[in-house]
Amino acid sequence: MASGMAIFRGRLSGRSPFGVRCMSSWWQQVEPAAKDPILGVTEAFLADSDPRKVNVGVGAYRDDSGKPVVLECVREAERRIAGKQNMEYLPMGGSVKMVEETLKLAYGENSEFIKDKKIAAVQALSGTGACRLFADFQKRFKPDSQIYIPVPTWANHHNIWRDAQVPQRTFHYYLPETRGLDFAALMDDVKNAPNGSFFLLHACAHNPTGVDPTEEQWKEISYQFKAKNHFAFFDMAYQGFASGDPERDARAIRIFLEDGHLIGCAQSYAKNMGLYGQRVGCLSILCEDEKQAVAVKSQLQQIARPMYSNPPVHGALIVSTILSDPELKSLWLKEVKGMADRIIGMRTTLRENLEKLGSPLSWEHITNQIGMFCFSGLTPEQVDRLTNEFHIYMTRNGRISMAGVTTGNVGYLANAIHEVTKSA
Ligand code: CBA
Repeated sequence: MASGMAIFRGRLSGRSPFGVRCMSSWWQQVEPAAKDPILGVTEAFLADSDPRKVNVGVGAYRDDSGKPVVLECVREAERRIAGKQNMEYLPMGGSVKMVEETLKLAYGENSEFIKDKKIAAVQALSGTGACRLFADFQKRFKPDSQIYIPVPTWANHHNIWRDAQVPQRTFHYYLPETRGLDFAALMDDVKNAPNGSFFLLHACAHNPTGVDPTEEQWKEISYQFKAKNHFAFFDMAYQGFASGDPERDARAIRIFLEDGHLIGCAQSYAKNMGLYGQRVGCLSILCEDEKQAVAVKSQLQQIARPMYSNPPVHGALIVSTILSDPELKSLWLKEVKGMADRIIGMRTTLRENLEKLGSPLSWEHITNQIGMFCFSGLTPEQVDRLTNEFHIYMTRNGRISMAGVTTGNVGYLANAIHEVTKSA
């Protein structure tokens, strides 16, 4: 018995029983993961104690004094629901009321597709969760398919489809020389992709470039998609942030609907309702008929069930309270416009500041681009200098979150950009 125990101890640690020197773990070889290119910027910003520091990394709206904003419509909705909400589970597909209201924003208030119940839709864990649910659905029901992703795109798109094990292809989108859309190359890629390919499209306010196709260009893209029988999956994380009007920002989707496409769509309330941490969003897939929509929805729920079972309730209740009340909805629309307008104003001020400093470079693109981001054209080395010398934090691809630019920091930011670019 005693010698058996000694052998057992020996195997365990080579020294004392159950402790002091531990057995090596199976995860001992695990290396630290690479920092997330966007959320890692926030971590670095928070660790910096310099009072001049500026965070224009993550796309999170700030008011003109740099503070996070809770919309007044959200505050009012919270007052209305306070104390009345139970804490029961939502169904696997989430809040039916929230989903219904959300579909109206993407497909139109009086959409025949909604009336005819042709849309399979579930509440999702914000825009990221909606994309991921779709990617898993794509893998499950079209296992040999690929996804075409624009260059560049939101970095997390690559992670999402990678983790869903869907192979990725890319298509041309941005032309650095013009700081605009590479429309000809985009169309070529659409034409050259195998018939029936899946494409990821940013519905509006493209991240990170701030460059969207014009209405005419969307029509051509839609036409070509029809000719090639491609499937369009729209990621609409910024509805309202491009023009200030959610209805106008849904134009690309509406063009595809008018042309008879069956589409997929990811929606998020992180930005346009400021519900970042509430994780409220929606995934929808337009189907041929109600029967198909019921089947697709049941499959989406089946994917959700072993992942998170059902989505969180509070944010969904805030959204449905706002959107189902005409007064609160119009307050929301006013507030979305207010956020978009502040950003547009900051674009003008940043550009003017750079021009006043005598920058030899053109900064026209700052005001031409739309949405939350400015794709500045700064190189990774210039971004590193901004961070190291000026405590300005942004992603290394030169993306500036205009939502973090304020009257108080715009001069400092312009000056720093001028300093790192004047000899370029
Ligand atoms: N799609 C796109 C195109 C996005 O830019 C973002 C957010 C999302 C997901 C989906 P959520 O899951 O919160 O609804 O958003 N992108 C960021 O604003 C940031 O929130 C960004 O700074 O790029 C992020 O998660 O990276």
